[in-house]
Amino acid sequence: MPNVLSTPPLSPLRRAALPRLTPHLLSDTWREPAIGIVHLGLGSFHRAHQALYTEEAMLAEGGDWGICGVTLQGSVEKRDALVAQDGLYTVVERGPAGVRTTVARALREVLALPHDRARLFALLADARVRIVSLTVTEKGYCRDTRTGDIDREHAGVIADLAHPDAPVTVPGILTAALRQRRLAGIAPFTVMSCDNLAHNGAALRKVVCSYARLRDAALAEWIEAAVAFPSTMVDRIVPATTDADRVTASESLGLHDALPVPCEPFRQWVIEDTFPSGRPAWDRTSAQLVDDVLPFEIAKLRMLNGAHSTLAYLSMLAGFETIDVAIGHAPMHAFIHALMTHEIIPTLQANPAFDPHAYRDALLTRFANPALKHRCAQIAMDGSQKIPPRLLATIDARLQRHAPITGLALAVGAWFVFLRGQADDGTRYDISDPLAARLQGLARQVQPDAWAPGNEAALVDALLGCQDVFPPALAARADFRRPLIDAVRTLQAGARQAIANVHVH
Ligand code: CS2
Repeated sequence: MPNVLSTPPLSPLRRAALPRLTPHLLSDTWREPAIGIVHLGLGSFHRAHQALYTEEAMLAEGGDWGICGVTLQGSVEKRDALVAQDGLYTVVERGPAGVRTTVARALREVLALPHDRARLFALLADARVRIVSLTVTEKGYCRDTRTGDIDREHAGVIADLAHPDAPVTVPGILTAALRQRRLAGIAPFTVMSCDNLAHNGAALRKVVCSYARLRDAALAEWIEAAVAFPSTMVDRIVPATTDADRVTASESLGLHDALPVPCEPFRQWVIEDTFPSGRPAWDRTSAQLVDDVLPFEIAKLRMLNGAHSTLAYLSMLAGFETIDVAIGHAPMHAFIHALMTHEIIPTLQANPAFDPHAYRDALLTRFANPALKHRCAQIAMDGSQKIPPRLLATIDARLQRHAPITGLALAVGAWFVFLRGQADDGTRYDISDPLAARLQGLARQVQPDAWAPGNEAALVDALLGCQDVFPPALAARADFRRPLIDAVRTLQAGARQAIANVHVH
């Protein structure tokens, strides 16, 4: 890999260089906006998705909708690197037809918690900030998944209740900020979830209100009545940044970019249009502003994310490193195609404006994008948070109509076997999941080895006991347990064989 800092050294990407970057800009008419949006969870996804739509909206209609991005994990390095580039970075779109590089400009300020808490709360109390948006991943919601209320045993929640003015969790931050605005008589900001959860706006409202209720019942009532929590469906495949992306961005710009974001060309954003304090002109971009996001969210979660997680766990066992390699394996392609066609699509609401078979075909093509190199290990993270909305909801819908779940059970079974921490060829890998220790503890109670042949039923029963993942009513169903045991048993012969032999109809 050539070192982009080798001779001659490239100067860093800075706002002063923008006039020279015209070929990489969405438009050269640009007025630097004041901050109107605070975004919590400054990962790559936000930078390749909402930040671009927001820039396009400002190009179309103006408005002070500059973004202040906040990293919640105390990543001072990332903050400092972005600040050193004046908030600029390259979006590196990688498609089968080639690469396109765009320098994104909407990010105006970057903060890292807990270090910049005072500045964050000053902004959140400023009436010019009218939207707080979030990409904090499923676990950032601190929900008790059984009820959807705040998880009172969560270490961060316990800390926030003890020190409500120095919050570390998302519900704690939003509640403290909304309380400030209420006391100061400033209209609340709109809170917009952009995470992969069904009913993400309603889910966020519920968890924030239940947290606020623990602090102050009147405040909780006010939040419930006065704050809008629109739902959104976000979609763009954004892998982790690699050195190859840094080389591509820096060579294309002729300037050094330490933090480019790679992504696929495709993107979609469906937004529930409930913004009482105003919003950028996202309707002047390709984003869709609608009354009801739910059908879009469900289709995307079950089809795209459900297939992604299925591909990820089977591939971790089978030894396929990236999604394009996995879907390029003919039996895997046939299995995912059948899973979507026969088990997932029939659970989606019929809608004349949506062709699920065309959607399926488009997804299979997107997965096959050879330029993205989307690592299965990245998607395999946080299974305990992802499995319920992506796979269990579909399973539930199937079982209610007594329909078979062979393929879906193979997906969940692959996750169970994945928790062994070892691929079929013996290669070890790490498991990154907030419930990893709990799940492995449950499995370890199966003697002598939960993953040994013959222990399939015991392993399934042990893991189904994790109520944070499996609602007890679902876990108790024989028509769920039996196919799961069968799936784990077939996986004993290796994932590749299980995929080749599975019959989904
Ligand atoms: C992926 C998603 O990492 C994952 O779990 O399934 O990030 C997926 O790439 C996006 O939701 C696509 O919009």
